[in-house]
Amino acid sequence: MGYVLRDDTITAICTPPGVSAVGVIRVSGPDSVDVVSHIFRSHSGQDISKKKRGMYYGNIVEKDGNILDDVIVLVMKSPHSYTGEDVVEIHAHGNMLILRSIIELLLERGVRIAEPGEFTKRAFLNGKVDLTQAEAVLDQIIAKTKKSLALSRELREGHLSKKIYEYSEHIKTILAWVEAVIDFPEEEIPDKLWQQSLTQLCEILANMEQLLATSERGKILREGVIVSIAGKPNVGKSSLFNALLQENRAIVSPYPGTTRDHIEEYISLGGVPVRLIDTAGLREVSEPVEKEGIERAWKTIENAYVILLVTDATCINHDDIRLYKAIKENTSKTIMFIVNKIDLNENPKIPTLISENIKPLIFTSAKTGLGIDKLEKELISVLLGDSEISEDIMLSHEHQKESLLRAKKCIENCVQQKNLLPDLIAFELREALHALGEITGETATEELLDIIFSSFCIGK
Ligand SMILES: Nc1nc2c(ncn2[C@@H]2O[C@H](COP(=O)(O)OP(=O)(O)OP(=O)(O)O)[C@@H](O)[C@H]2O)c(=O)[nH]1
Ligand SMILES: [Mg+2]
Repeated sequence: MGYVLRDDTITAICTPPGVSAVGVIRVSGPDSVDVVSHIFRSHSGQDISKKKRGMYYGNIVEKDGNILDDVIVLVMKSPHSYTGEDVVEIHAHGNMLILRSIIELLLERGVRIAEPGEFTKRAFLNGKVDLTQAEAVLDQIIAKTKKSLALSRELREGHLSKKIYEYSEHIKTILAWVEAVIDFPEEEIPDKLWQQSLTQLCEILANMEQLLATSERGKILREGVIVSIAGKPNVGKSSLFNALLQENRAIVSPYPGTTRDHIEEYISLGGVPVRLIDTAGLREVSEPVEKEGIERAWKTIENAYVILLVTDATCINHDDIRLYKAIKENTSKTIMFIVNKIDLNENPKIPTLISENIKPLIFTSAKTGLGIDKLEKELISVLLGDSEISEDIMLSHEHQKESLLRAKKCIENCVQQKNLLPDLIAFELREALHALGEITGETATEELLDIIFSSFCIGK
């Protein structure tokens, strides 16, 4: 790794802003214990620098002797801490005024405010975790469904990196003897040995394929998707939104043009975090507020992963088809055609054009709940495919997929080598190892690390 580990002492408030029972400040670095010992007075008179780890009750005291708060201080000395450095946590009352004042005292003693993700970056640079595990920390914080949480746990426990290390070990073994052949040029690559390696490389390739096949699902489970509800006014979009949410969140009324600004809520569908958005009814208007709402509706359609195009079973017509086509022109995403208010018209006259060409076509009554479970099932199958999720290890980050694709390409180049040129084979194997190292972090560039850790929140 070519990056520099900064050895100054950093601090940040780890708990969210606002009022809470407890607020936590973390300090990490060589001076952390010393600095905190100057602003903390233990009730029992204990010196916090004595033991490797400890928990102390006492006060944070300002220079003039003024008591700022009563706190619990946790000391975790290197290497047995989150970052691998000396870490002190100050558990104070969750008042931002108190927490900021404690931070001020720390800054006065030369401590620096941590950058986003800097604690976890230090944990990575100190070898406490590899890159997949460091990234899993962020995934764990942002996970919105139990399934995305389980996915982040798998990463956190190092299951993905274990697999990547397995690939690397096999490749290193093959590379070792290819390099031996290069060192003794009079020797040719022994056919039997090459056949064995070929078999191994093909197995790795098949395994990589399987792992790559999980990347779309992994990404969806980690990041979630936007599902936008669109359609003409009064067709029942807000009613459908409420039915999927199982809550009367959006205003429903018999007057067209009820929803102006879009409304959104998170739901879990098959474990996928879905940002469900109810939008303004799409029609030609001149009234400025509704017009703005309609423009916003088109924007959410553009950003959506799936669009639920809602129509009214009692008056479905070619305007709905025109809308369908207009949406299709705007996006390549899946459009689910919903025929709503089916309780009012069990056999709606659907233009043949719809029934033949438009899939999936789903019948619902947002009012009675009819067909809502079918809609949910269809949505889950659009998001995750029809097969059960059996994989316990998934690729969930785009850069992991890119690196694995590059590694796979190199192995393919080796396998397809007709002339068995040892130099070329060694080159490809080294490149594959380099690409795999980007996933675990061994060969990740400073630039990639900056991108990854800057997406963290401050204090983590
Ligand atoms: N019978 C019946 N009525 C429904 C159904 N869905 C919605 N409605 C009624 O249709 C009217 C319009 O419903 P909304 O959910 O407000 O429709 P919308 O598409 O959000 O309308 P805008 O926000 O104005 O674009 C209301 O009176 C609802 O009670 C349904 O499935 N069956
Ligand atoms: Mg509405």
